[in-house]
Amino acid sequence: MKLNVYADRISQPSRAVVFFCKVNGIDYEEIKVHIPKGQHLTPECEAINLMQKLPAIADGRFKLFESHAIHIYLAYAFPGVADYWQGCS
Ligand SMILES: N[C@@H](CCC(=O)N[C@@H](CS)C(=O)NCC(=O)O)C(=O)O
Repeated sequence: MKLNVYADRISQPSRAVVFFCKVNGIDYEEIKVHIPKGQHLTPECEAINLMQKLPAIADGRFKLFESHAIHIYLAYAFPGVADYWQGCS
């Protein structure tokens, strides 16, 4: 199952997670959520992140928010990511 990244490119931490995936060749799907339209406040987004903030990810049934935590998770969970990213917090 593909990694889902919930993000709005106006959000710096969202961009950081999207770029991390791109730079490291992670197969992901970006779910574009428009903050100014309040799309991050919908039940679908709340189901991913109770705090209703972006970015957030869903990797199968596993859900995570907070961009630094996401970076660390991706660095360990995806084998193609170089080891040096594991200290990127
Ligand atoms: N420390 C969090 C910051 C999350 C955050 O505050 N995201 C903002 C966008 S940059 C957001 O979702 N704002 C919507 C709101 O507060 O309603 C992270 O690094 O992920």
